[in-house]
Amino acid sequence: MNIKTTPQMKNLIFLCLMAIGSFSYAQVSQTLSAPVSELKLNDKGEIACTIHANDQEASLHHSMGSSESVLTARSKDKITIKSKKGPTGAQIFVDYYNFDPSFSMEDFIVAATSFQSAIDIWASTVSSDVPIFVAAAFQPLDSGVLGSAGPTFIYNNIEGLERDTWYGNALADKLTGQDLSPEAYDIVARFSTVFPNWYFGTDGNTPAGDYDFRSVVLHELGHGLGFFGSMTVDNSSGVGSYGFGSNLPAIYDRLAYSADGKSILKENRYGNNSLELGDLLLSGPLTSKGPNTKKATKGKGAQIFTIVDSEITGPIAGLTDVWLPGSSYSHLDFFSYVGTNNGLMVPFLSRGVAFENPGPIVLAMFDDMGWNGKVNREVQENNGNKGIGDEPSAIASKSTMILSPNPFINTVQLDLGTEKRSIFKATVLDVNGIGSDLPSSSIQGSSNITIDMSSFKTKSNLYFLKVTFDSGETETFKLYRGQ
Ligand SMILES: [Ca+2]
Ligand SMILES: [Zn+2]
Repeated sequence: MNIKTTPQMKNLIFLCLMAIGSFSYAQVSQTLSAPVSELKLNDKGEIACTIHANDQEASLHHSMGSSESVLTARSKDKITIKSKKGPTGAQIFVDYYNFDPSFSMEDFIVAATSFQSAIDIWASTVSSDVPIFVAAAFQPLDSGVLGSAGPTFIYNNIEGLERDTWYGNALADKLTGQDLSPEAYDIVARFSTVFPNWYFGTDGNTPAGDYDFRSVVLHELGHGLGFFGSMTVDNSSGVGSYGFGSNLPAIYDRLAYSADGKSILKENRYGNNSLELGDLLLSGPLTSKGPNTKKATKGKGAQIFTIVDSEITGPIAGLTDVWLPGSSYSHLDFFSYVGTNNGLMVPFLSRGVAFENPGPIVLAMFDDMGWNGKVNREVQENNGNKGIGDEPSAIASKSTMILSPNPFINTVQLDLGTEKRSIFKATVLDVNGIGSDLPSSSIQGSSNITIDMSSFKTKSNLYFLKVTFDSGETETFKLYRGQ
């Protein structure tokens, strides 16, 4: 997984999505050029998932926002408890796009329905008060590529997060209680419309020759919701590193332990950019050992996939005992879990195999990363990594403005809270960046302002309301039009 921090990259992404300026949290966020995990068929006829891509991939990935949306579907409102894991569930909004003129509306709806079924499963198993926004695009991809997905941003050091730790945006939103990137989707997923072996049914009766689409989506959404870490090994030098180019680990990394039970972040044993860390990562499965995961595994911990071990498969050139960028580490161990009900997040999926839920181990790991309940205190007290020096955490200031309702029907209320400002203008954009300034007559009031959006209608149900104040400052809100 590569992360790009250059402003150019950020511009590229947002020019495609829409031209909106001013990010309050720029100092603590990075644009992921692509934790876009990619799906390909491997030699054994399995779908291999790798969480990485190059910059070109990323721009392709994001430029889809500039095409026209032909269908927008909204997920069910607040899904009620299906599992003990989600006391309240989460609201997940999905925009479905069909960018393939030869992919018929009928096929598109079948595929979107299958996708939505995977969304509904996650919506009932994770819990968040902040809605999660997902883009699902169906498009022709190169013959070897079946799809990709991933979070669009990562964040650290915002109140509510473990200090000095990276989080994907959906989880960061949940833990901080706010939409940190209101101008962007939290997860972008795209799937091939030209791959002939998808099974779009949701009954689990996947034919032996086909791949279960819903299971693949479930897996990909798992990465998008935070099942990824930053550990990597350079196969030529053997050096292991973490931090996406920074010195801060991801929350997933903080839960990872060596076979002999030591945090893999222990600076005095391993250290960032060291051969010791590389050796550890290439030595075989690591374990994820948050308290919930320990409970779910009778103390053993979840086995994290690192390498295809030649002691199990015999030596295979280029595959065994080497770091497999993307496949290694951000998956559960293949040999431990393939063929079990915890097999969803292993890196390879065979034909005819279906999953209808993430399985208890993945859900326990999600609990430990903060998806359900509080951020793990045990982790918070882990002093194995202090990040960059001992600087006090940068805490982003929280706007006191509240926009409601969301979803809205025709009008929204903007409560300026303690902010003493007046609105100069309000601009509405859709996901394609098509927009206009609202007439001043549709902005009424002073500290609690009513904004009438009824004059603005496009095919998209997702809007971005950019408010410019007299001071020149801007604030952007993401809004969903209700049915
Ligand atoms: Ca968000
Ligand atoms: Zn994967």
